[in-house]
Amino acid sequence: AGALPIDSVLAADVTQSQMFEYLQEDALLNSSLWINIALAGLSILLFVYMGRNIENSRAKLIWVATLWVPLVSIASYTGLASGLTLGVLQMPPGHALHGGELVLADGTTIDDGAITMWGRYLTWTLSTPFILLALGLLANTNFTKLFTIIVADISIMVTGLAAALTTSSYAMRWFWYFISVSFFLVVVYILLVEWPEDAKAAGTAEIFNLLKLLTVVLWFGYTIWWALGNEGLALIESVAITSWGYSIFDILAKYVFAFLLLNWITDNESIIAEHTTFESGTAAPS
Ligand code: RET
Repeated sequence: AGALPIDSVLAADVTQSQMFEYLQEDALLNSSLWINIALAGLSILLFVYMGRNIENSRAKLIWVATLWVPLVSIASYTGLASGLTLGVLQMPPGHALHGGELVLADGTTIDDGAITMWGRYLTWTLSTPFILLALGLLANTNFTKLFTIIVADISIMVTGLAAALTTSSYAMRWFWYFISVSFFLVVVYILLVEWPEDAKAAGTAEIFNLLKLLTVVLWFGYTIWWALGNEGLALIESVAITSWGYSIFDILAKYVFAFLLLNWITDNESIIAEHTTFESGTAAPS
């Protein structure tokens, strides 16, 4: 009685300090977070520098969207590394970790306990739309397709968060997962079918197709990894290994992706300018 609602979501009564200490004890897990804080920091500096001479309004918008990927990432990983955005859930019957015990650094044991890094799903909600905005601008797509893919993308992450946080029923976890995958297929359709056509017309097909492939393959990677990891089938029971998987996907899907995109934009701004139909800043007097 009188408990905050969050207690019933994050079932086990674990404090932020206990989560922080858990990370200090597990060097493999902690390093999966700090590597990304370091790389996101370096990426931010590099990307600011790379974009310093961009003039065209669409190229500039691609640059800003791309820059926000590591900016969100550094916040995301700081949330995890500080113990703020991860917690312990008690898994329902049917889940591989049901019947087990999670032991924290201070010896506290939690029946059916599983660590959940829910902050990841939360911040993917914020970072992945920037990836798609950048790709859509590169393809010079229309507003309708851009809106559709971004809404579908946000829906993937929010329902993925729901899959991770559901503890009432094992079947309901997978039902959320199924909903999330359905939204993912909308994203895949636009990336593989709609945008390549747009990119062709915009003269950006070559770089678009490379980044499209990178994105689709890696995004399927996240999807499969969730199913295999400690929150899904728990074929990979280790939180540290599960976390490292996401961290490696993040390095490729965020920093490597963003570098390839910015590198191309700065070398080919004239191609972007040729097809740009909007301007930034104040309108010129006519
Ligand atoms: C979840 C589980 C539920 C089903 C699906 C998922 C897909 C996640 C994806 C994440 C991409 C993240 C990126 C982050 C970079 O900032 C939520 C794992 C479909 C596609 C690119």
